[in-house]
Amino acid sequence: MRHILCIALALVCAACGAHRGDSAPATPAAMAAKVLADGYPQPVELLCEADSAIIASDGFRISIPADGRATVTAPDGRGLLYGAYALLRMHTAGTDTVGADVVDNPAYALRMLNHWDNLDGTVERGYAGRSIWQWDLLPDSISPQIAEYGSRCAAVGINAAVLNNVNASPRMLDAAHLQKVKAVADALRPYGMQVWLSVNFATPMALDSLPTADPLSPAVAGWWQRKADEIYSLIPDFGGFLVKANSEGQPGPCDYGRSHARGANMLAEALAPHGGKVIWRAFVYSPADADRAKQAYLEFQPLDGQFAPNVIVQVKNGPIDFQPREPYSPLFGAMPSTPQAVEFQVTQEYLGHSNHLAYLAPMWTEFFDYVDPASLTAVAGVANTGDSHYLTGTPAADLNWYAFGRLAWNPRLTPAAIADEWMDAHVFVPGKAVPDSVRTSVRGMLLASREAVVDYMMPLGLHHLFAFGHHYGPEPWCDVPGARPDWLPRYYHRADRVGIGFDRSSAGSNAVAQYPDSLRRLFDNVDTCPEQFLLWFHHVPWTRRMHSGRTLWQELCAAYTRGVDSVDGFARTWAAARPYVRPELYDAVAADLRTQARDARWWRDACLQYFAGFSGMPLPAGVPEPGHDLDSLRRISLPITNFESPSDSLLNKFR
Ligand code: GCW
Repeated sequence: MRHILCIALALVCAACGAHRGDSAPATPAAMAAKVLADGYPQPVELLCEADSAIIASDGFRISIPADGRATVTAPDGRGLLYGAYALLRMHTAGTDTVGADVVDNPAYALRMLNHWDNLDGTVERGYAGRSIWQWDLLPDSISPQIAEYGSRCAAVGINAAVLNNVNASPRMLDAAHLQKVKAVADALRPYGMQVWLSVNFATPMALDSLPTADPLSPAVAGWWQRKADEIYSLIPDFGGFLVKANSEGQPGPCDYGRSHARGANMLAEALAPHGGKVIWRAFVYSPADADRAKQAYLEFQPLDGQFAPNVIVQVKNGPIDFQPREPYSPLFGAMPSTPQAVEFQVTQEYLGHSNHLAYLAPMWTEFFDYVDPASLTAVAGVANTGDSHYLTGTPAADLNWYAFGRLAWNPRLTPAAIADEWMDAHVFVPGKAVPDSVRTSVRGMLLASREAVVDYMMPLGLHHLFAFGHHYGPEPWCDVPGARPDWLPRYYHRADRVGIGFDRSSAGSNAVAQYPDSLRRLFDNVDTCPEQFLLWFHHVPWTRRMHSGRTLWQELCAAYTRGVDSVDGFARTWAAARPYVRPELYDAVAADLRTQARDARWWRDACLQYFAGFSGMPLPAGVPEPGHDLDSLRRISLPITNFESPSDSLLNKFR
């Protein structure tokens, strides 16, 4: 049966939940009607009906027949909502013309943000203020930012949010907090969003004094079943649990000699009657193996086939931890009988927090160049939101939220196409003609920005040269007495008189063996290993000739210098674009670029001077003399927590 939902809010139909009225829309279909009424210049027909081309849930069709009246068709309200936003995008791009007939099905049913929000309002690795959930106000009062958040997620097709940190407080599941979660779920439902929670595996012990959290204990399993029943009685469309277990001090099934699969399956059984799922993270690195990059594979690959059908194993894109560049994690493709999700990090923990311009779509599409999107079940991104202005602290960080959502919908979109959409909608002054040269140079700046960060922080496969704790500035020399070796930069760069880099070849840790044969051979051979991963996989002599003809030392110096030069170039590009850019956005990005230029020099001077102590070689011609000597750089210690990005004044005071 065909249900005409709305023509410019004129008709009413219950089938997909549309309604007319002045109150806030209560369903995705009603939201679709409102989005179009507010943002589209013509009446639009919303049709709730099956269409054989709409093969995935949330998919939609947009057609504009000869009479010029656009129709959005979808089998359900969420599809209408995503179709409504797609029509707005087409309008901005000028492609909503007669004859248009677009069918768009999402690649994944689950496109989720993972919030690392704590109950005290802080956000782990969050650089955009405090938690937007405003836990203290809930459940009686809902921050208006939640609606803003919901609409920005819906605009790019994000349909699920894990509300709290994977380092989860057991209190998340107490009765009072579940009321707060219900309030957020109710507020996000009209935006098509499903709410999930991170859970602490030992919650039954902490909340109800059970003597154990052993997944094989019937009392423990019963506790989780009752908790799942309680949650679903409040939130019937609750998504499920995200779990960080036996990682960085979190409790888990291994505490009782049980496998990750046993732990995940016990929770999965509790959720299954309600249609819920468990997402179990593979971010583990016990000190058992000499190479942290091998850990997740060693622990999880043998468990392939042992997880319940409603468990998804979520793997970070790279084998270590969201570095500016990592090869993909070899766990992808190595568990063919287990649904897998990729975890990207939208928040810039390791890419200059919200101070640096770093458009991350090129990093994520680089991952998809290696990992077939079709092999994944879901895509997750660690959110970069908070209660600050723009919800992301800085407008440029909004681009990464936007790009994440668009790629989770369609991983084959190009970073350039996504940047264009975002620039048209958010960067340029509406209605003003923008010269092609300006558009091209701003796009070019965005596309080059992540590579610039790689260059001035960790080129050629270097990784984890960060300061201990806050991961903002450089500390390749960092030494913390008693710290785990794999928390210290020297473990990763291994610089010595001979060379630099981590030997993960077959002659070293043999991490290369975890990759499929063709890649194993490519990475294993120092002559064929892509130079962007060279020092990830090999310990390379300072004097080795690179493809450019330079020695490794010269190449390293050239990369750090190029990174600084790129940021200086961004500032020039941005200044030239000023007449066409929205003023508030202009000022914010210009300020970020000034900070970034100083930080890039800090990285270059610190790393090159420190590594020169090993190479014993002078800086090649063309590399500027450092602005600060190594001793003074070594003394820099930023007093920031895991919850904040350093302000300009703080940076200027301490460096
Ligand atoms: O990236 C690292 C972060 C931790 C984080 C952890 C994880 C939530 O430094 O802050 O903890 O990974 O992903 O679990």
